[in-house]
Amino acid sequence: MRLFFVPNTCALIPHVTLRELGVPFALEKVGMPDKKLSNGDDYFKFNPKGQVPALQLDNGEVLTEAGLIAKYLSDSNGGKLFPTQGFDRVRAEEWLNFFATELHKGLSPLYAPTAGDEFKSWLFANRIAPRLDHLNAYLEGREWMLNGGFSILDIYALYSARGLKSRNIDLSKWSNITALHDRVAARQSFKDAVAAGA
Ligand SMILES: N[C@@H](CCC(=O)N[C@@H](CS)C(=O)NCC(=O)O)C(=O)O
Repeated sequence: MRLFFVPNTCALIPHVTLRELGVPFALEKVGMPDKKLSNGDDYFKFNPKGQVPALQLDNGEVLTEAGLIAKYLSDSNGGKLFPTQGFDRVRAEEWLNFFATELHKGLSPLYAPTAGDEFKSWLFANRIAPRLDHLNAYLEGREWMLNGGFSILDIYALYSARGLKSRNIDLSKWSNITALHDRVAARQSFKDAVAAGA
């Protein structure tokens, strides 16, 4: 398997998942902004969307979408990091969708160089902070997102918190989220991913 990644991006989600599962994989860094691989190949050949992450399977198929890749990896490796069936799976998918849409892509305009400070303040107050309130309330009294223990949702939560921290946004009000971030950041899988370039 080959994981296409750019440092400090959502490719961290499948990257940490691969390490948690102990699945052998190779890392392939995608150049930014030219989207070239180290051998000069055009990344668009592998992912026409041009975004990371993408995971090339041993049969040549390429999967994209961070949460989907992580879920596929768990499903195909004993279901250790995501519920495999029933309503537990539906609930976990509900959260996965929340992270992917409301937080991950929802906060991406904060990075846009052409978005003004007024818009960014509005976005944070009206779109992001309420979602953080929701997540923080859900996490009250919980060690991990799911009752069954550590899962890919915790990795997504770490990624979301990291994105905000990297924008120097003070998360101290959402102490359950920062505590979860710190628990995931303390795992060997995360430390190894960061040491490998992230
Ligand atoms: N829906 C995609 C979004 C992926 C995405 O936004 N990737 C970002 C990095 S976090 C990226 O590749 N940005 C560079 C670009 O869009 O050119 C997913 O969930 O994987």
